[in-house]
Amino acid sequence: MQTAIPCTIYRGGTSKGLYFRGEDLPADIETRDKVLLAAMGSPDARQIDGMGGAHPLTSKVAIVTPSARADADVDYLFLQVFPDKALVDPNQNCGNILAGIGPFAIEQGWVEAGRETTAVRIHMVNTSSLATARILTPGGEIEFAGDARIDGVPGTAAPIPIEFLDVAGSSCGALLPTGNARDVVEGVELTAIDNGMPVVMMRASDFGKTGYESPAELEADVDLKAKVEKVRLAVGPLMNLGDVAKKTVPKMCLTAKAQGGGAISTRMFIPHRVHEAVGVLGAVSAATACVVPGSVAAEIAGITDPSGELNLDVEHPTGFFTVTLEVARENGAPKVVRSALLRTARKLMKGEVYVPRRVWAGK
Ligand code: NQM
Repeated sequence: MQTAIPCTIYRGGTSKGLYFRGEDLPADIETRDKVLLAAMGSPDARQIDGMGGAHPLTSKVAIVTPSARADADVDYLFLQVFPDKALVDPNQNCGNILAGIGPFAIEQGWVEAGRETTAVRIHMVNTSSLATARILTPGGEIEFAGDARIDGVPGTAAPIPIEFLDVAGSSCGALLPTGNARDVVEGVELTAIDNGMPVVMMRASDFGKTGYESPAELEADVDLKAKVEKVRLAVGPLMNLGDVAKKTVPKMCLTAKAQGGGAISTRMFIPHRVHEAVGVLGAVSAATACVVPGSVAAEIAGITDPSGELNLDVEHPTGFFTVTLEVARENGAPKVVRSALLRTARKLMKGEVYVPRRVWAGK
């Protein structure tokens, strides 16, 4: 006997996940997490007995409910389901899965579609912050097809511009959680930053790397991975994240000079696999680091006096990710007051996902 749970699968940006209505899942968190592990087929590196794609980027869950807040239409809770461990982590947000939230909310009838576009105001529960996504809805219907191209996804799709206003320090309490633009941790000079995602910017050369290696090459280097993880475990508590051994933050970013005319080149450990591209809020944090005077990233990017609206291309293994930053001045120092970017999403499947009755008997 199995329990059937309504579920929609979207590609959101360069990730893919299961999208649920909150009302369709158990309210009890322990049972909910068991249900999600069963739905994904975790723990199992291949996730063969579930919907997960055997990689963190395809083992993601969104739980969406209408919002009680005046400034939001829906609440979006993101959960990272570990493929190979019985762990469901609520400690990070995900800006790629965020790209599917607008279409999902409109489909549920929670947001009325406009005749051309529909703005969906999303409260991101993990970080208590807000995003606005604009969905193309010609004639009141969601349009998934279009000309927008994002690196890391083949072909083109309808553009989904997303804007963030209040993400600085949303996980760590401050943009620069250690209070410094630069620290030395485990002998490595780094910049710890949180503009929507806790990220640690480090020089690839300090790890004996060029910073232009492929994810597979970096993942094959066992010593490198151990060194990066050692720094992560030490810097996590300094970023107000506590013990990060079982958390997917902070993300560890090896950086180098841009090769293709962008601001900086990145290889992002998320944290135990290397991203094939770069996370959305991960890219916002990386771009923001480039405009923080004295940071490791600003030194590499060579940005000295940022102000106004800047389009920064964050280079990654499969192309680049453009982040628009609006930089104001606060007491003479640059301050990012708004960030914006482009994603696409596509509905892939709508139906029911089945979990064994012994995991949950249903409502
Ligand atoms: O940083 C991967 C992804 C992400 C997260 C990760 C993301 C973000 O690409 O906002 O999108 O860093 O775990 O989906």
